[in-house]
Amino acid sequence: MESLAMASKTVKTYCRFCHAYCPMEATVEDNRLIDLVPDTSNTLYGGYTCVKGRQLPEQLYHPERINCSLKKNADGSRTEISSVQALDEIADKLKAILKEYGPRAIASYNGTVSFQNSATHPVAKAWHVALDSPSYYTSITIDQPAKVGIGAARMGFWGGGSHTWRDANVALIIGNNTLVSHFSIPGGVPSFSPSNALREGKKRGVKVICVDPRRSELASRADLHLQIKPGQDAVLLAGLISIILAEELHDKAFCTDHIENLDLLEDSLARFTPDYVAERTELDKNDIIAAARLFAAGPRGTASTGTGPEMGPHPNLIQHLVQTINAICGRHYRAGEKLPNAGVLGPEAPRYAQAVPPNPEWLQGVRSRVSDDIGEVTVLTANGPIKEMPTAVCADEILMEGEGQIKALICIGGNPVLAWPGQEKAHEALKSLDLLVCIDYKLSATAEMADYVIGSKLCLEREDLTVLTDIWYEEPYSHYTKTVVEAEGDVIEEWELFWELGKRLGLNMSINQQHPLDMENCPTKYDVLSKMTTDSRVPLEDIYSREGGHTYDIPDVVIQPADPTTAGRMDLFPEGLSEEIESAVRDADASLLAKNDYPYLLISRRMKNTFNSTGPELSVLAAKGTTNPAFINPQDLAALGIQDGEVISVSSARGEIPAVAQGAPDIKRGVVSMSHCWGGAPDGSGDDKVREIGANTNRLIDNLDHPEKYTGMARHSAIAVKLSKTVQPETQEHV
Ligand SMILES: Nc1nc2c(c(=O)[nH]1)N[C@H]1C(S)=C(S)[C@@H](COP(=O)(O)OP(=O)(O)OC[C@H]3O[C@@H](n4cnc5c(=O)[nH]c(N)nc54)[C@H](O)[C@@H]3O)O[C@H]1N2
Ligand SMILES: Nc1nc2c(c(=O)[nH]1)N[C@H]1C(S)=C(S)[C@@H](COP(=O)(O)OP(=O)(O)OC[C@H]3O[C@@H](n4cnc5c(=O)[nH]c(N)nc54)[C@H](O)[C@@H]3O)O[C@H]1N2
Ligand code: SF4
Ligand SMILES: [Mo]
Repeated sequence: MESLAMASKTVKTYCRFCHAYCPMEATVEDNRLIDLVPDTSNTLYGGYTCVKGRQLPEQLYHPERINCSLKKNADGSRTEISSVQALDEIADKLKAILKEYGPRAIASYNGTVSFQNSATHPVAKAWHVALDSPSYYTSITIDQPAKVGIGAARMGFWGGGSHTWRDANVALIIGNNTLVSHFSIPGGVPSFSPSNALREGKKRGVKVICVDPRRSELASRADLHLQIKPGQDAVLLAGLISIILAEELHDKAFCTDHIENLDLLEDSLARFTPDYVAERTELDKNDIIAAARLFAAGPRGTASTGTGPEMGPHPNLIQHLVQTINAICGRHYRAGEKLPNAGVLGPEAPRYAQAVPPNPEWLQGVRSRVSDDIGEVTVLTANGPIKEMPTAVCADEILMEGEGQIKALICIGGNPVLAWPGQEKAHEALKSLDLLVCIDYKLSATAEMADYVIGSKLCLEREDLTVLTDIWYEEPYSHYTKTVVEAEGDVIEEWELFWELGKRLGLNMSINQQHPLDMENCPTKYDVLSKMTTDSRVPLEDIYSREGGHTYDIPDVVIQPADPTTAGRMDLFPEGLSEEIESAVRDADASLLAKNDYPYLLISRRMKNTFNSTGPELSVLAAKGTTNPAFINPQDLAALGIQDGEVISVSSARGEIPAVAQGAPDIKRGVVSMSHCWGGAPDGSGDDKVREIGANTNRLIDNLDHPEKYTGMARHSAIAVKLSKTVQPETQEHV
């Protein structure tokens, strides 16, 4: 008995199923995970975990997990090979492509899960820089690119940062549902143990205004819920700003000192009267006025967005207006105030109470071949501004012949067949590649198509550091987790794939173009992380040597007075804004008069039991549902003669999918709410399995229907659809 007890150990770690990084305690015996529980000693998270994270043990030991590399044969079958052989063969193919077509022909797409490995992106970027290939794509550019780059490039931003949740009296939260998604930026409900954070905030008296066509988990706890018509957030924000300016509720001194072109903006928004806005948004005029007054009363707290508006029409304009409402109300830290958290992993850097002016060069990188208006997007990361090509048009870059055409795609923890806008084109594009490589732990819809699949390590098999979340915390918190169990299969990490290919291609790779990697012997994860965090406010070895997550007692960052030699102004009326406002008005007016061919609006949402396409393969999560229902208001169902649970057809001007109808009183009438990344390939072959695999909403859109300027962001949400009873026979008894 004693020897058994000695072989077992309990260690602290954190979950990386999603980006909330909940701390956990793992018990391991003879390199086998035997228990995984929340780390209740962690004060920041208070023992919080969710149902997905609790399935990590099943994921780790899943019988269908890919534990080797797979090579596709000419007849479509797959042969198991070693990762070394796979990497050798992939490198040979890349060399040939490089020689024939040049570096731009080699692309990588780094999906959502690639962000969960803390070393992926700096190494991936180092690989692209060394290869001289701009074709670096990530899921950020089909997520919220306006929020993380475009907005700041056009308007500028405040050097001292914006008020966070902890310091807020009010939060205006637009299309963001942190209680399910565990995702927000500081200012919204924090991602870490969100229900607790919301409860504590409300106890402190924070007033929450939630804008969502659905009475979401957050909306039902909000002080004011504006159940908006999908796609009308720009109109609402324009209205709120107009009311605040007309009633002179804004921070006039801040506006005088730090912003410009307020008068131009005010004139251009004059038409957004409360009556006009109420009609277009289908909201009560008094609620709109109440929201404007409640937000403006503050005195502290910000407006923020999630994917709801960013997936819909006019995301660049919406982002501009969100930043504007924060700026005119002066929701920024001033000289002498303390920043709640300036990050632990970045260098010590003074923060100034001044505006950083617009950065037009952030909008001017490599152009896409689809349109000169679309090109590299600058994303503001913990490591500074990083340029990425826009994923929304990656399929076009693969299909469009000519110089620069993408011939090889390396897909890291992503699932483009299900995730990219315009599923048919994405599928066509992936099929046409000379080389498709995936690193994944399961045979995803995309991995099914790949020439090579490399089995990946899973989170408990690797070290990691909370780099992604470093500046999202509201206190100087960090967590370095060691490996919990050693991987037993022939599996590698995502960043190792880039390093291994880099070595074989003879590249010299450098982290942040400053810190060269040893290209002879593969560096350790710690080596890579230390090159990413040189000069960190807390030395990496301190974080490494500590068990579990920790809030560091480091000197406060106090905002410094402005430096008159560098202080700029935020521009409230940048080039192109006037046209964007016109276009939003045209859309809003047209939608009011819309003919009724497609009378419903389909919107996106996250589901509790899956993380994009990860989850349905795990038994406990599957038991909670194996489809992405079409959530519809029961009154609409009754009007359409559709039964709860019936398979229906959802069609747009671009395509048709089956869906399981589910009555949901939380959905606004006239709206259908469905999650993305479900279903199979776009050829309709999986349609009769909609109850088992769901359906893919990206079949209902064409990525080039309304590409957003700069990012090419497609409209994935607020899509006009019709709902009809399906004629196809049901193949399954439904339960
Ligand atoms: N459980 C779970 N968590 C996840 C994910 C997941 O799949 N499952 N995905 C992760 C990813 S990739 C991301 S980017 C984040 C996203 O995190 P969030 O942005 O918080 O995503 P959602 O939970 O979908 O919340 C978006 C809300 O916008 C609303 N909405 C839809 N259309 C509109 C509109 O036109 N206007 C307004 N105002 N609201 C609208 C929806 O009803 C929904 O409540 O979540 C992450 N977390
Ligand atoms: N219509 C519509 N489309 C959307 C959205 C929407 O709201 N509506 N949302 C968009 C957004 S915000 C995003 S972020 C994208 C998501 O797009 P993607 O990131 O492309 O999709 P995911 O399903 O998250 O892909 C994750 C893949 O990683 C694999 N995986 C899981 N764990 C591991 C691991 O540890 N290592 C490795 N290597 N692989 C692993 C999974 O099996 C899966 O194949 O979709 C976008 N598409
Ligand atoms: S919220 Fe759930 S999935 Fe995300 S890190 Fe925490 S336990 Fe894991
Ligand atoms: Mo996302």
